[in-house]
Amino acid sequence: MFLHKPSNQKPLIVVASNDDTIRELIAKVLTHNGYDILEASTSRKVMETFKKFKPDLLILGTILADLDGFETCRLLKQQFGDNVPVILLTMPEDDESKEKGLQSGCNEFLTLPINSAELLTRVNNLLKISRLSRQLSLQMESPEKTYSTMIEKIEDEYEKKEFKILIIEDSPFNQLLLKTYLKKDNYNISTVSEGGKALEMLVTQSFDLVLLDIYLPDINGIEVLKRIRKLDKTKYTPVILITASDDPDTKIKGIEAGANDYLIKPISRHELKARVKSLLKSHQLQNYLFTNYAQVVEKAIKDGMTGLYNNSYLKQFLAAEIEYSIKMNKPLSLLMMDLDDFKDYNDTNGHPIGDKALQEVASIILKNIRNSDLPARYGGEEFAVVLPGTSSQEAVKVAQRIRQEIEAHVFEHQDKTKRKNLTISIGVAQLSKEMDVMSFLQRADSALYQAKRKGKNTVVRI
Ligand code: GH3
Ligand code: MG
Ligand code: MG
Ligand code: MG
Repeated sequence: MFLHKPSNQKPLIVVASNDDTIRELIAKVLTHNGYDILEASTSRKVMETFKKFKPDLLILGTILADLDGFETCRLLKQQFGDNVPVILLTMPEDDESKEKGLQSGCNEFLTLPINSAELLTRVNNLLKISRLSRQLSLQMESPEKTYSTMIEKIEDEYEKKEFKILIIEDSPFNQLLLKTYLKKDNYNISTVSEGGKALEMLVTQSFDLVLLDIYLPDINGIEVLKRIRKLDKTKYTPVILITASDDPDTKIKGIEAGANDYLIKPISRHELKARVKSLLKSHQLQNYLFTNYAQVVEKAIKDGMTGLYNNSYLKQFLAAEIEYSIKMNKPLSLLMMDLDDFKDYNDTNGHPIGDKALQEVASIILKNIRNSDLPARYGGEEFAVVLPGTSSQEAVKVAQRIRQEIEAHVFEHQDKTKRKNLTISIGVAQLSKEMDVMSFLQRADSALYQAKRKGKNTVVRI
């Protein structure tokens, strides 16, 4: 996989065939849709092009002027790795070529004569896999290293996972056929013959992919698809439509309604397997990207030790809340807290136990505030809470609850008899009109300072 191509660059696709007409037709459709194209009529040219330009995808005919397509695919995968996606051009009923194609490492098929909607669907689906991989690698801190471990992890998960597939098809013969074709790949397959029942199953169970027949006894397949796309749970679930071959309009309607791809009857086993596999993979990659993104965001705004928000997020949040409170003329309060004599506790019990105490303090804080309040670790043993829509009188009550609970809590190794209780001092301030983030924080901080001066374990409001 080629990593460092800027994401705004047009995808580069190599079209290889010894048939000039086919090459030109594909090139024309793809150029028109914003792709860069390189043409090749020999295997040798394909290899050269890959070495020089690192293209994103290869569309490959079965016959080239020197070697055949299968040999070319095998060589390509050998030299450039398994991640270069290859679409093989085949005749509709040519199962032998499809079989050979899969064995040489081709990822997908495109049936001749070329239909442009089908060409674009297939190209987009395969490019999506490389685009998602690239996005993921950009998200990672050290792209190359993490990227390869990540791909390994995804491949590994893909091999191990038992994907759940729902077949929505009314013909018992076709149900059986699809099930039989997919059986060897260790999928967990459910079948249903009505659209209504299928939608019910999709809501109550979780499926990784749906095979959907267009003609169903109750609801039309396209309608089922539209509803699948409207449900939160299935919005992104890959759907492959099954259509009759004499029906080019339906294919386009299906793609518009949100199908990821389609299969044409009579269904080819190899096409079915290839399509299911590539869609499952890209979907898995997409899920991974989402989760990883959420983790990256979480890491950026939260304190790893306590799970509370970090100092910089607190300031961002505060800036937004100050603006909103002033505009809406609503009160805004802030608590600044600092554990008393924490250095002693730490020195007596050691750092790890100190850390544990900080985590316990964090959960006491969390327990005593509302969902709309924002708790943060301000620094070492200092915490802050932003309380939107709250006056300082109300905020003092919250502060007292926290202070009392910490005073009562028995932290590890604490010798309560020696009056060595872990306690907290809290300063409370309310926003007034002339304040910004810094002066608001300073205000709460000087309240905290007064609490310390008054002898600690106390709440002061200014
Ligand atoms: P005061 O009542 O005046 O606030 O006294 P203090 O001892 O709490 O204050 P000081 O600022 O002197 O010491 C804070 C101590 O907090 C220093 C350090 O040992 C401890 N500390 C700060 N961050 C961490 C942390 O992440 N983990 C642990 N275990 N201890 C920390
Ligand atoms: Mg049917
Ligand atoms: Mg301190
Ligand atoms: Mg302290």
